[in-house]
Amino acid sequence: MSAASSPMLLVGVGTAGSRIAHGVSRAFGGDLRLLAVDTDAASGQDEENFLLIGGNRLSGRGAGGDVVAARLAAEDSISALDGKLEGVRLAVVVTALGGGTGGGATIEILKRLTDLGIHSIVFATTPFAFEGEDRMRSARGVMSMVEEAASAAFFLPLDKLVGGEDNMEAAMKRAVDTIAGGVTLFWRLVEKPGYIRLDADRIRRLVANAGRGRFAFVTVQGPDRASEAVDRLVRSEMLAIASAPVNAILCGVLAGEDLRLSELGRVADGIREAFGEQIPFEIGTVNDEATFCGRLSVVVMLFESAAAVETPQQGQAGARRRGAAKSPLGPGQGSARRFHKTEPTIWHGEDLDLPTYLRRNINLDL
Ligand SMILES: Nc1nc2c(ncn2[C@@H]2O[C@H](COP(=O)(O)OP(=O)(O)O)[C@@H](O)[C@H]2O)c(=O)[nH]1
Ligand SMILES: [Mg+2]
Repeated sequence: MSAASSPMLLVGVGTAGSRIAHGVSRAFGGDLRLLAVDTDAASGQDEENFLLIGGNRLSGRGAGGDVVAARLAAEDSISALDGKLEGVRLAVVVTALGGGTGGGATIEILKRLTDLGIHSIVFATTPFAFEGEDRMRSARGVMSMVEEAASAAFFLPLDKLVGGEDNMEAAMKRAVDTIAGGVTLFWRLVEKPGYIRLDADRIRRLVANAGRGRFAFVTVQGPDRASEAVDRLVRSEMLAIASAPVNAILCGVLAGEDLRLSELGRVADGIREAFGEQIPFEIGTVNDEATFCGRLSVVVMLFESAAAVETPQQGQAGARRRGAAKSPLGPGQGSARRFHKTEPTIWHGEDLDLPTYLRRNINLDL
């Protein structure tokens, strides 16, 4: 299938988000349907795969850290976005919170995707501590909105993702490469399945109402690579960032022709043992000798919402009814309660931890 007609679209939002998306495209090395969306004209590497938003408002010079300006810019340009979404059924959105565009425009884009019945998986970085409290506050201010607007959201703290000592430029570059590597593994898992298939439809059903999740991946070599992969994942800080218990697990095992059944078993058993043996577990493989040749990569996604486990019939409606249906806490309370252990996110006088439909008293047809 050519990239242009793929039902899966990679969307990079903001300057860093666009950079990450291009990194994924390079790492994937093949046809990958991509769209970079930014308020800054400098992010446009090629016209066909770029959408400049808020041109009238911001003159292509970026949002200057203003989340609200970026949201308005995205709203202005929503019909241009529609033009880029033909045939798309699953969007993977990469973005970096802490600036203006990544934080603001992402929310509007996600809402539009949902309105069109397109499921969305978001990978959003949160800033390094060295970037300062303002950027961290800006990121925290939008996280719950991003979570609410997406089908599934993975927040990746840059400090935990790439660790400390680098200078800023090196750290940023490493972060781009690392995230691009992880998203590429996920992309391969869906687009190039091996013995065990995890195709876009199954993924879509799994993420339909998944809410917040945790994401980690490792690549290892050597005779004990399966055990080592499990060990490293179980100890991974990225999988330790919990906001709620795990309710479903998705695991991808990517390797060359030398992938043994016993290795698959070791990975599956190890991950289930560590994160929950009683909860739904999906595994998929990719067998690609040219790419992996001797290496073994394992991707783990832990979903924290009970709604992550959807039946096929529920999948279609899921994109439009997120947050409302199938809450373990009863209708209308799921998202609000998810944050009960955290400080409330008050932004412009609104408690953003409450879903929009509760804040605005909108009645849902439950
Ligand atoms: N991974 C990565 N993150 C970056 C890079 N540049 C900036 N960031 C992060 O992205 C956040 C948003 O910055 P930026 O993309 O410039 O803002 P935006 O264009 O307004 O969305 C920053 O707070 C950083 O945490 C980069 O080159 N790589
Ligand atoms: Mg920018």
